[in-house]
Parts: sequence; structure tokens; C-alpha cells
Amino acid sequence: MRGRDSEAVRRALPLYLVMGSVNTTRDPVEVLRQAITGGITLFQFREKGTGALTGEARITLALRLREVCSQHGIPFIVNDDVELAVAVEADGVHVGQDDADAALVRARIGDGRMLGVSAHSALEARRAVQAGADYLGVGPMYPTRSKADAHAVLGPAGVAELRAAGIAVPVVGIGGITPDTAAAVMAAGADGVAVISAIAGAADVHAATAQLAAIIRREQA
Ligand code: TZP
Ligand code: MG
Repeated sequence: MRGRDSEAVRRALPLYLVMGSVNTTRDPVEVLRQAITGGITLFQFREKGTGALTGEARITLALRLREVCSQHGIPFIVNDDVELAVAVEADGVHVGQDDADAALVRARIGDGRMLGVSAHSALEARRAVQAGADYLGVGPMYPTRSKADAHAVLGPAGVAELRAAGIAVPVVGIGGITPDTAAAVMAAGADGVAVISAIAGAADVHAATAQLAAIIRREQA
């Protein structure tokens, strides 16, 4: 998957799993496999928070998850670590507003990899696009327990606001999204939903993914 092709990026966004080892009590490799067969379209390795792996263990897990994505043709994105992304030949990088400067990340990864940037307002969105973002992560849509330093809840209105402001780049909503709320996020103008716990924390990962995928397909029709 190459960055800079907005239709290809849009097609990758519908069901975006974000996960690190702390987001599941099981083997993340097995969770990722089940999520892929359930219907995710994109994966982000986000090894953050209390108990997150570091050093060699982190790189080893990244490589294992990267391999599973490659086997199934699912693009692999690395959260907030350009060097790791390049080292594991990731398809892209995602940075938040407090992470590395998006324009510098774009310069470092070139046009061949996807760049995702978190945005909470039309101003941040415009700046991100100017810096070279291929897609925007907008959230939190709803209260979340998966991110300690989460921004104030925007709701799906946060996505609608960006669209009303003329932001046309691919957008994924994130934060607290469940099967009960995914349709509202799509209806507000998102191209996809990004989730951690709705998939990684599900008792049946495959079934939870398939349920979300069906809801999103309905919204796209
Ligand atoms: N960025 C904004 S909210 C969030 C991130 C990484 C956490 C999303 O996790 P969950 O479990 O889907 O609420
Ligand atoms: Mg970040």
C-alpha cells in the first residue's frame, strides 16, 4: 500500500484495528489473525501505556504482527515511531498532535508510505493536510478507557464539522466506538472507524470484527 493515493487510503480505512500487547490478555498475533479473518481493513501497532513492551521485545512483536499483515494483504501502520516503521518496512506511520511534527515525518518516510495524523479541529486538520497527511484520525468520538491522555470527547459531530469546513481527505473516527455507535460515526462523514477495545477486548474477536464490518458495509451502501 502506498501513501499519497487518497482513494487507496480511503479503501483501507473502513475497519481499522489499533492494538498493542497491553490491549489484550491473549497473544496479540492470534488476536490480529482473528481480526483479519473477521474483516479488518487496516492495522496499527500501538505499543503504549503501562506495561508496554520496550526494546527488542517491542521490535520482535512489531515484526510478528507485520508478518501477519503481509500474509493477508492488510496494510501495517506504526504509531508514533518513524524509525520502527522504517525498520519493519511498515506501510505507514500515525502521529498525534503531541508526537513528531507531521511534515518532518512525511519528509522522512517519503511518498511511498501512508501518513496518518490525529486532528481534533478543522484548524488541526488543515495543518495536518498541509504537512502531508494521507488521512486524519478524529476523536475521541466517545469516552475511552484505552488512552490515558485522550482529548475531550468530540462525538460524531467532530467529523461532521470537518466535512462542513471543507476537509475532504480520508477520515477515520476513533475512541469508544462499538457496534452500537459505528453507524453514527460513518453517517457523520467518516470513511471508517478505528477501534481498540471493541475488537482487542472482545470475548470473540472474530465475531466482534465481523459484526462491526457488517455495520460499516451497510453504512457504505
Ligand atoms: N486515540 C484517540 S481515542 C483512542 C486513541 C488511540 C483509544 C481508542 O480505543 P477504544 O478502546 O476503541 O476506545
Ligand atoms: Mg501519540
